[in-house]
Amino acid sequence: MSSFAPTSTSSAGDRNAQFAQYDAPDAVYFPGIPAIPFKPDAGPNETMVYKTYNPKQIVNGRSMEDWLRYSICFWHTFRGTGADPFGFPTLIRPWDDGSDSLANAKRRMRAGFEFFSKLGVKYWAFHDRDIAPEGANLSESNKNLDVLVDLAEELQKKTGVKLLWATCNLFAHPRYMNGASTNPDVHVLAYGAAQVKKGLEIAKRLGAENFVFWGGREGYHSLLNTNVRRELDHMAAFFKMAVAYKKKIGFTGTLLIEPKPKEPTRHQYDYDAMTVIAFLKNYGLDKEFKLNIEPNHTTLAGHCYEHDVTVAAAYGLLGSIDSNTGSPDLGWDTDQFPMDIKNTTAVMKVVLEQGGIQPGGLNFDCKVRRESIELMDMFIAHIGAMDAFARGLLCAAKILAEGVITKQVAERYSSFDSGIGARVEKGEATFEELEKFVLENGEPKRISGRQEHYESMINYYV
Ligand code: XUL
Ligand code: CO
Repeated sequence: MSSFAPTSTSSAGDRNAQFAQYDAPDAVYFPGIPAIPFKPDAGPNETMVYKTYNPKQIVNGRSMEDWLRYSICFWHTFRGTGADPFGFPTLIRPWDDGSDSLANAKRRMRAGFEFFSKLGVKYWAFHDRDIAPEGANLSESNKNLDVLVDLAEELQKKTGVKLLWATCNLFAHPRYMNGASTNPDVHVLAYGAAQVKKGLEIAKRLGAENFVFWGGREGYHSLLNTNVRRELDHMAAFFKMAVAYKKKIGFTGTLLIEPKPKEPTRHQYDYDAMTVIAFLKNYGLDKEFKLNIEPNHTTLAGHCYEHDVTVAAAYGLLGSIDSNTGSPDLGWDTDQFPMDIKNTTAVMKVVLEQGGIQPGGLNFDCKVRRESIELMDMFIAHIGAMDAFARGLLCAAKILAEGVITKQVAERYSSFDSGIGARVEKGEATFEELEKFVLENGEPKRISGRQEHYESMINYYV
């Protein structure tokens, strides 16, 4: 989110005129790019059309649009500059003067809604500081937010685009360098609380269907200066205050925690799905929160792509998905667009099995590579990922409709369906009874796990 000066050889006057043209409410930010059509017979070179995503097509009794609930993230797509620790910004957008002005924030937002509409995506998501600049103090920051929330409300109404979720950025400002809710200084925790208070208010105003907490700095770099138990107790206290305020103001969206194992801190407390579930149960918060799973975070935790989606769903806590992917060979959070059909099939199988992801969605927490510098690349990236998930949906629907894999997995556990197995599942069996069973039945027969058989079956569908 660093600011930058556009690389241009033109004079200051030319530049002002360049940006001024985008201030008009009817300005066009992506000229020459039409609403993206559905063209199922398109060839390989046609990457500006949907080949599979056909929003109204019915799959398993529900429209594709409804199963997939796509959302565009504002931070990467409209605040990302392509800067990395080794290089300057590469993604210079013609409407963005790189300043922290309200006028620039408005231009970015108008460009955003044109982009969502041309893609035909019905949801967006943002951090408070993505949409409005931080002011000199809390009141000023809140005033800036109000200006941009007014515009967001107007543009949501005009385009029909809705807010999947809002979140607060409690990690970029230097005050949060030692954490927000887990900061050893209560003054910083208080600042975070004040920010989330406002965040919940604007989420309510904009009709957000969820509210996300990603603990960007909630973790540690060294245990030598850290009291882990106190920090986790503080984090739980913070969440309890958020629940109380949500109820007080009548915000009905789902609260979501987004697990991540590391980066920016060496160890993040919300390590993975199972860690967050244990945290929620430990502090009695599991009825108030669900999880927002980001597969790039899952693979950073050393799991396979669909692991956290599967684990969260297994406990009825899969609330939403930040549908991106990483490069496990690199080992950091690359936030790439998901293009692998096997991965999207695995995720959509879980979503179908749990009867949908609503009120969550598939939010593209993804950024184009810093080398993908054209405006068209923003579209191509999202279209490719939307088609990849649409194909995943169709593959998963076929897998479930045919039921071959489901039936074989069920058979694998059939010894628990009756007799001693059913007694174990019901919690009725005892060690003495199980010993007696073994003495009577002897050595268990060895049964193949048949992993390769399952892998071959998936290849049949994908
Ligand atoms: C960071 C990340 C965030 C959250 C929202 O890795 O995924 O963008 O999704 O704060
Ligand atoms: Co995310």
